[in-house]
Amino acid sequence: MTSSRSDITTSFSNKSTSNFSRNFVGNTALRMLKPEKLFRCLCLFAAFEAACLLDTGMLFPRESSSREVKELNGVWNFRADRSPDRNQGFDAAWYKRRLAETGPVIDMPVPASYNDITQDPTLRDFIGWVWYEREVVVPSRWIADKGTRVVIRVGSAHYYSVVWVNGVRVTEHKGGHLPFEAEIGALLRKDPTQPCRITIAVNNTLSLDTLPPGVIQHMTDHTKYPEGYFVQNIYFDFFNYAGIHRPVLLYTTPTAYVDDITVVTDFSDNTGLVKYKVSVQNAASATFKITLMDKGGHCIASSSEPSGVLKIVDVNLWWPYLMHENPGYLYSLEVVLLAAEGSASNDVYTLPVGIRTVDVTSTQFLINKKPFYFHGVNKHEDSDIRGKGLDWPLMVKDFNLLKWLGANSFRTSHYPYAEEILQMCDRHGIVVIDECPGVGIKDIRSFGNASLTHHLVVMDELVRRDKNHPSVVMWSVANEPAAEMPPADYYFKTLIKHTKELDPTRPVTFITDSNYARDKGAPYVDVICVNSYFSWYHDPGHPEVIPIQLNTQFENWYGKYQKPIIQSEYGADAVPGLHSDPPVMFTEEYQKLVLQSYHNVFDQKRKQYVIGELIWNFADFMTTQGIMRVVGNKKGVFSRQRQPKAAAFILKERYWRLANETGKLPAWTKYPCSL
Ligand code: GCB
Repeated sequence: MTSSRSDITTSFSNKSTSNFSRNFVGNTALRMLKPEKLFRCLCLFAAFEAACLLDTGMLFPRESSSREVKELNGVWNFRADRSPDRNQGFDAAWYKRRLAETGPVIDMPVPASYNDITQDPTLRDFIGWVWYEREVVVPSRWIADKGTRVVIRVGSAHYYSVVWVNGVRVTEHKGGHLPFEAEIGALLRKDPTQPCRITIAVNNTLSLDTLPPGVIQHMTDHTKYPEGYFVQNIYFDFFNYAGIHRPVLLYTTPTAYVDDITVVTDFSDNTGLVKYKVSVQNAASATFKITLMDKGGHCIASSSEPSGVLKIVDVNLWWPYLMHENPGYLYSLEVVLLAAEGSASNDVYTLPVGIRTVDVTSTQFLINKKPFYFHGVNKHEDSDIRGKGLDWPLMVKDFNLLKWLGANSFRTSHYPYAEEILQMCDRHGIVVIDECPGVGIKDIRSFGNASLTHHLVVMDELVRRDKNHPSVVMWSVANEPAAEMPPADYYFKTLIKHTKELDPTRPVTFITDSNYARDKGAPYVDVICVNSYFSWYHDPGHPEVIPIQLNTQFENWYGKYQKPIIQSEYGADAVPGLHSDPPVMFTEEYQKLVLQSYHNVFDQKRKQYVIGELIWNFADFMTTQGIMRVVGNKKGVFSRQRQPKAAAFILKERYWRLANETGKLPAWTKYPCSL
């Protein structure tokens, strides 16, 4: 099938006008634009207004002349509540005293999943509340200075968390993978002689309305199971790692502070536009100094307004890796909230800003108005010992492997990854499809109101956290839900509409493995993302069916929707070191063959409407035990220890070739490079 490439473009910065946009007509940056460009910009700003629906911000904690950060990484005290109802910790108020005074404690690293830290199988598979605790020395000037806000922030904890400081409950949060925080300055000042004792209880129990969903099953047949026996059933294919997965830290701001910043960018010819909006707290009459700096630290635009448009002459756009000789260019937007007369200090926050646009046509994905082909991977936050805990060496190693592979993109399958990872993507030009934890929505009860309400909140939190990352080009609201069930229609219509209202500047999708004719969510997405495992879960051992089945898959989806398609998963398990020729399943040769057979079809279809291919998976990862898994999922092209299988070399050759064809290769063109 062929199709025209000049069809309707959906600009994700182009929706409607509003009072907000009209306020900016007087702006110098706008006055200098040609009428048609001006219209695009006005629309862009109107869309931007909708992106600010949330009340408070969740800026990544950064040090500045007005802000300090104290990381609480290291060894915490830990106890799993093994009481039958897992409620002893609350009944006996473990948070009121030192944890060691209420029972035995063990050492537990933070950040890390607790599951693989000890030799105890019951902790590995523990379900219920676990308790973390540590005492912190807070700098005395933080306490002495009443003009300092002290905030505790948890990067993520899985799944439900309650936080106490010196026995006082300061916050709770539902959901893993996303940050939460609380102001604790006033509490600490109540008794400055006390050390700051932080207690965090975390519960990994999943239910039908959590994301991801799960079900606790109680086994009551005492001829088969001991008294009180229960298991956690899940509908997703990764180990339900739990604990405090990302850094816990204290940070300060002045009382009047920069609470949130939203940027939306555009460009016209060689002029870049940064539309920004700053919101503040506790500042009755705020005055600002806003400065945009280039990489060299030179001021290139400035303003004194809380919102506006900054114009950049001879703009350096943010380009993906392998699409430009200078990918991942970031400006710095320094926001200074000037102290009111008589008040103590300014607040300073500096946000990295990449200037780029994203558009989708019926056959293409455009970044900076040029076709972008996703040649990338799906990942997991997963490794030996740490489970899902953030780990810098692993993170940097993974980026080196991505670049070695020639991958220009990944999907955050199947939950939001650490902000530190997205910051790396921004800097290195790795394009991201940002997925929420909507994985395993298989039971019809998980389409109910409670589930949908929570899912909408999770999207609020995700967009609030990640809206300013240039690397994030699309939101994924779910992975492989039961999209053929009748309630899926209303569910996805509502969810996708809400996400677009939160952020009209990016396309929205979800990842499907449903039948193209019966999928009830597909009508609402901007890009069709399909997973398929021909010759693995279907026709196992028969890779010869791949060309015909994959071709049919693409023709069916495109024929029905005329939307661009990403092959969002494909692959085969290979146990590293297992060989056979002719290839049989689970060998490195079979994995290679499956990949190559898929690639042949991609090469035909990418000339038409296929806009990307993301291998399942970057690396082997841990799963629940089961007859389908050999110590985890082995579809990685790298082992869990990040050593390449034969498939990695196939992919490397292909991705570098694709980069040559679809992008502009930098002069170095060879890995390793200095980026
Ligand atoms: C899928 C899922 C992914 C699994 C993969 C597999 O479709 O989206 O979570 O791990 O298949 O290997 O079965």
